[in-house]
Amino acid sequence: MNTIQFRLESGVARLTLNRPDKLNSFTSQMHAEIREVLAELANSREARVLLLTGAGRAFCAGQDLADRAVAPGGAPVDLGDSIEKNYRPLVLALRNLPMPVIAAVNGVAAGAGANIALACDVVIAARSANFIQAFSKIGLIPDSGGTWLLPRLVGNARALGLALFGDKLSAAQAESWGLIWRCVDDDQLESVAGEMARQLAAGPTRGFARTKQAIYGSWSAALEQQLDLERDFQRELGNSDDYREGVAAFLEKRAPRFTGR
Ligand code: T3D
Repeated sequence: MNTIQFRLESGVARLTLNRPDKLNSFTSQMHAEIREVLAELANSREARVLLLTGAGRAFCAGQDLADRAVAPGGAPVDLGDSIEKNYRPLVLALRNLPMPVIAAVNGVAAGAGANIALACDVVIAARSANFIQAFSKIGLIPDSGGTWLLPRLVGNARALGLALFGDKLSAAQAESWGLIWRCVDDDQLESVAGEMARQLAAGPTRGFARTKQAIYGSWSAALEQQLDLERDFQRELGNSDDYREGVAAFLEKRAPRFTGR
């Protein structure tokens, strides 16, 4: 892997975007390497949480604007192809991963970098980090799910303000708007994110996978459908090892030892 670092330890998969000189912006190669890792994780029996972060001072500055095939005359080649091949599968892979995904936003998250972070299940950011819907500065629309995520997370007024002006949104403001889960002091990010990851990795992974599926699915479901889904997932989870262990641990007044099965 040349553009990312990956390690898996005690159930915690850690993927670090690793092009710090270019603020970890996405190249085709980086997309390919991430795709490979996420495909392996989707079938992993060992990984129980994914922690996504960036090397150096940035989380990710979105698409590397220099990593572009340029057609004769200087026009960029079809951006729709880039979205279809790279960003769409990335957002869906993160959403569909059967384990919690934490984004530890260590610095600026701009363009697709911001929306990839926001597509993660839990977003924690360093106080000095900021989120920028940089697309309007180059004549594009928020992609990587931005036009779908932003209004749902913060409402139309804030979504449009962020998208049209493309200004920096501080991590503290993002937390107060409910765009992200937590903003922490810079020197706490590593330890808080690590502790969250360890806690989730020791949790009931199957239940977590169904929880994210149910919550994301609820945005396009009627209450009756959602109640049906909850019934079906609860029926399935009621047969899991983790449910048996959770109940036994409660009755025996001890901490549960979940296996994720
Ligand atoms: O194209 C498609 O495939 C469609 C999909 C598009 C998705 C998108 O993400 S579009 C949006 C792309 N991203 C941007 O427009 C953000 C561009 N970057 C910035 O606006 C600024 O760099 C930041 C606000 C993020 C940070 O500013 P600052 O002042 O802290 O850093 P800097 O000096 O601008 O950047 C440091 C280096 O990173 C610099 O390289 P150099 O001069 O030291 O060699 C800069 O060019 C490089 N860099 C930063 N962002 C990108 C980048 N290089 C290529 N692409 C970038 N996106």
